[in-house]
Amino acid sequence: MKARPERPRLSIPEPHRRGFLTAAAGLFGVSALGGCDRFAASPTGQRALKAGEDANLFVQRLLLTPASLAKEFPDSQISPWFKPNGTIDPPDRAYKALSAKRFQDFKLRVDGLVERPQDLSLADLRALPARTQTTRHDCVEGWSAIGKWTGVPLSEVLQRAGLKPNARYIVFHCADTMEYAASEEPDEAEEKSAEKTANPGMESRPEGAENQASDSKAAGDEAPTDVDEAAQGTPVRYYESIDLTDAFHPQTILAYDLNGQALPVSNGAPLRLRVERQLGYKQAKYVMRIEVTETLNGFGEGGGGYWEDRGYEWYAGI
Ligand SMILES: Nc1nc2c(c(=O)[nH]1)N[C@H]1C(S)=C(S)[C@@H](COP(=O)(O)O)O[C@H]1N2
Ligand SMILES: [Mo]
Repeated sequence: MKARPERPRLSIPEPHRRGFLTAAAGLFGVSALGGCDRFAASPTGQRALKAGEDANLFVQRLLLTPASLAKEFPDSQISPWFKPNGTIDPPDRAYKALSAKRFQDFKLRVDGLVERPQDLSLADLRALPARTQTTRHDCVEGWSAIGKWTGVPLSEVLQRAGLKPNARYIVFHCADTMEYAASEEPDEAEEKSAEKTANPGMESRPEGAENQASDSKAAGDEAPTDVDEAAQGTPVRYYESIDLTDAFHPQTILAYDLNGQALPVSNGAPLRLRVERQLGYKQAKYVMRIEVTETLNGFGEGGGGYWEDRGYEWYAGI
């Protein structure tokens, strides 16, 4: 992991940039005086308050100081090879069926605590406003790569769906099975996962999953059901979560392109999260569904992500 990113090169449209720099400057001045009420009463605060259509935006602007943007790099620094890591070819039948048709049938499901659940095809997502950012990815294992990501800001998608007032977290459900939980004996399943020494820098694949992949290919394109659950237990798929502050951060995008090309399967096709101030394992690949929720309880082991459930930090800031 590298040191905290230095002063970022902003590539946000100018009006936005000025907007939140003003608000940030206001906040900075205030912290010396102490108190948000003073901020609200100041001319800068008044402007920031009026500029915000709702309380959320006001909170966002308070939190978005320039230092909280991840550094963006010139194209000349793009890594020639963006090392794929973790799952690089999901073994799941449903995913293979989508990938065989080059994701033409893919629909991103957006649901949970939203006013208007969405099912968005890649064409729908590409028709929404896009953002391109060249950033450095830091895996907890100690390797980094710089890539240029293009995608739709998560805020655009969430605004279309409309958050309900009790929304707190965004959960990303991924296509890839990481392991199989024994359905009968929860104790046994725990023992098994305790034996594992995998970490978020490793390509973790349960024994037999590779065979599984070729089996399902040989079996042809049947109904896209889960891989053989009866034989192997319940699939435990990768998932991740972030809070609303990160969800509405301007650099938080659902990326469909890497370095100007459609995202390769190994890097998370057709859609992966980029949440640039966090470690590699937060960058969920193969995102199929986005669920808005009030609590992280009830997802996996309740830790907020596959690796978090195995002891890794939830926030994972760089
Ligand atoms: N669905 C899914 N997302 C994932 C992983 C994974 O195994 N499955 N691995 C994580 C880890 S540990 C890293 S470092 C990055 C790797 O992204 P890359 O393959 O594009 O390098 O994806 C993250 N997101
Ligand atoms: Mo990682």
